[in-house]
Amino acid sequence: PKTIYLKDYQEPAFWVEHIDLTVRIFETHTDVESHLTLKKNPNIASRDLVLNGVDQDIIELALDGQPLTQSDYRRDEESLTLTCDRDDARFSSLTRIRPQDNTSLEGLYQSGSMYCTQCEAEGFRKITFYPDRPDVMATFTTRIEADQTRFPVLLANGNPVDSGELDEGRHFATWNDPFPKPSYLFAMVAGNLSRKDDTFTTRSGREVALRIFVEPQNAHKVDFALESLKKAMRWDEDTYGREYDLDLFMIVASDYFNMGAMENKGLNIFNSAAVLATPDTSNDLRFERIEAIVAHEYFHNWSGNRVTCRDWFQLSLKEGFTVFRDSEFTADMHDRAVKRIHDVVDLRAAQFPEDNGPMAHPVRPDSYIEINNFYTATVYEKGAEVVRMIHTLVGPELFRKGSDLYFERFDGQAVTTDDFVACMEEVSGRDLTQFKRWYTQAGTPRVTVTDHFDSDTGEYRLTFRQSCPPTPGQREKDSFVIPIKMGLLDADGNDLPIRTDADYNPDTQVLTLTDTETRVVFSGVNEKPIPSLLRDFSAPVRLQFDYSDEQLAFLAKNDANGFNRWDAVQQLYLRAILGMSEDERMGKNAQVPSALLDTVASIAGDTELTPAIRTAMLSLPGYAILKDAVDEIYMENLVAARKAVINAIATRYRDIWRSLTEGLAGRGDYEFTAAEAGRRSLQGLALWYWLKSGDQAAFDFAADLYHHAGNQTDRGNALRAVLAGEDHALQDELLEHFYERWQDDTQMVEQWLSMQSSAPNIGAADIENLMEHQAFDIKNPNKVRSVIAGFAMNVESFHDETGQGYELVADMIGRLNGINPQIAARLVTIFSDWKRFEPKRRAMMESTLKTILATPNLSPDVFEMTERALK
Ligand code: HT7
Ligand code: ZN
Repeated sequence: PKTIYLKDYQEPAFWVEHIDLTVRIFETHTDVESHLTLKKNPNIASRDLVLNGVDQDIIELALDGQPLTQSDYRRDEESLTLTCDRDDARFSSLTRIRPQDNTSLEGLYQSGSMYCTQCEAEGFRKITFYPDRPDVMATFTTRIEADQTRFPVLLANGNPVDSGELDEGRHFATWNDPFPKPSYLFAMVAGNLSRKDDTFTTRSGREVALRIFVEPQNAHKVDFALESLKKAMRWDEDTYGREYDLDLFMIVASDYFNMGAMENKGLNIFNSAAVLATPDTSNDLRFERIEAIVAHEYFHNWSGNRVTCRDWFQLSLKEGFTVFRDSEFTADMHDRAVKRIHDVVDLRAAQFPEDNGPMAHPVRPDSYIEINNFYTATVYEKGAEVVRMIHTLVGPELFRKGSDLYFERFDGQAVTTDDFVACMEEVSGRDLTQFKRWYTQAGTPRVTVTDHFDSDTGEYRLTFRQSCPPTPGQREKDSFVIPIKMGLLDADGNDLPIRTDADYNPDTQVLTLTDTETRVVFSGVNEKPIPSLLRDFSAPVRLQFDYSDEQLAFLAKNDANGFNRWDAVQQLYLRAILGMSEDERMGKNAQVPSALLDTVASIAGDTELTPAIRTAMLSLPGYAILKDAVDEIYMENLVAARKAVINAIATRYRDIWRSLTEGLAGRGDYEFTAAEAGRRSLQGLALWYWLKSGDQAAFDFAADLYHHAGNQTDRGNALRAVLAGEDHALQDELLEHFYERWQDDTQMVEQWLSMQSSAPNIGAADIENLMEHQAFDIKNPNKVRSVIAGFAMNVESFHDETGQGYELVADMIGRLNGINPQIAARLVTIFSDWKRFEPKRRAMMESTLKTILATPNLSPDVFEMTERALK
């Protein structure tokens, strides 16, 4: 496979001004006729017209009406190249494709009874011959022809301009999108879909029609997404001054989908799981996720569609910025501190390990084989953190000015992350040259902080040292610009006034580090304070300060910053689990520290804290974070230590968990509000601990809650708690009941599968049984994610000492390689921390990766990920 480098970027020799596309859907095949209006790019001397195209049978090609024969062009697996002597030309093609056999779910494919497309990143080349690269922006006219009974609804980007009947029971619809766009934003849908309508009036008074299309059995599940969409539209006007541009905005739900959703211009296509919701079938987390994804895709209309990426190395330009935007949206809609905590948990669980292993790459990568492999936590989540730091450094007003400038200056263009940063520099007058290392250097910086107090002079000194470990292809790193939001706590837990000559902004409480070592002197300090550092997680770094357990417990109780209170408890858990794990390994008697247990009791009983914050503070770090925190992973010891901490918390505070569970019972109808979701989450966690204490009354309570729950959050909490316990008869009874009741509801069946694959004590054999179940379908990514990815993330089971978990997942990767390489390649990442395990598992995981690499006909997707993992 060929590696593509950022340094080789060149504009194309020809632009496309307009494309006229006709897609004729037949029972056995689909014919695609396309006419491109081409314009020579004067900046490029070459006259090569390069058109990408794969998996298409050519019927006819023509240039300016003249048929082309094979000797007129060069063809390789991915493209066709011909010489075009004219500056203005028209290229035409008629090709044949077979969407019903397209299991890759890229290009045009069949999803249940409908046909739909997914073109990002390079799927358009599976539909027609085209310069399938994001810097080629054209207006599109799309005509779809299909059988009227089977496909009564025909959709494409933009506005409907024509429709009518054809012979033999067929009909057509023509759509025109007036906004020039890259091919990755093309979309079309043909199906028998039901539709729900609404409207949104923009702040300038334009009425926009909103439509959600779903398969008829899901018609009752769209209201929440519609409401979310309207909230997102209003928020983008209020916060960024961005109005929607077309008169129509459509969302379509598809059951077969590789990711969450896709921001195609005017026609977003969603994974059904990311759009369909009712209280009875979706839990609170799902509601929040749907609201965030609907908003994310909508926000792309400006950050991605109107202003797009010059090349795929710039992916974070649209994704990092849009994740930042959707995260702020959720913070504004719900609870800011809780949202920040959830985002940081995700970052630490997914992005930090990525940055700490063979898959590490910069936010703006330098090279790739398969761009689908770069839709990563680094490009998305770390990219969002980078934008957040710019926001922190320049402040909200200048950030808004910078984004206004960016949208105005680059509207209708394909640009780079440098262009984005340049706008922020221009409006703020701040030089962000050094800051841009966040885009080009991989790895998570470490910031080690030490302190010194001089009571004679009243000076308190903090010394910050930053370093960044080597990552693949990057041995040495230059220092980063690191904004550290901070405070100093006195003995009563109050913030001291800060006096310092350092680069500290009193309005934002942000200290900015630029050097490898920075000494900061605070004057007028009468007693040694406790520093509260990296408040709100102001930079994606690993900060280390040598707190005692008592100091962490003090911060957990007193810090004015909600995020740091949570983080102090997390450090206590982490320290306890890692310490006990090490003790176990050394054959020592492991004890749960009393500072931790006392802190847990005080949080559980602290009614000044919202239930949602209490849930976050009472939740232990997961294995992804624990594994990432040690040099060498000893699974048995980590598992034993984590279980011991849970057990101690559960048994010692059994009465607290019981009274919390009972006291937090819901009253009235389900409401998706931050307060209600918080209450349900704390009740769910309390029930889980209560059940872990082994109290029979907890099992009875859970069974009762399961049967009488009026919503899926409570029902799911009850079932998950039961699955975490030891009453196997009750587990079987409830699982059977669940399937019987909900087998016709796809979203519920997906939850049924994933609750089992992520339950404790599930083994590889159970997973094999689950894959034999009629509910499983290897061609459906949601089912694969529910069963296989769920199991692979179920650390206790996946890393079972026999290695059967590894074999099972490797076998699935081999099978998926030929069906859906994108999904197969994602599964490979599960093995990427193999080198950090103790020798036995390390050897098993390495040999599993080698087996995968030896798979015949390995796709470039899986090849790239496996090769990188093995390095
Ligand atoms: N921009 C989209 C990314 C994407 C994708 C979506 C669905 C299926 C395959 C895909 N490949 C890339 C989604 C987003 O970030 O908004
Ligand atoms: Zn996105």
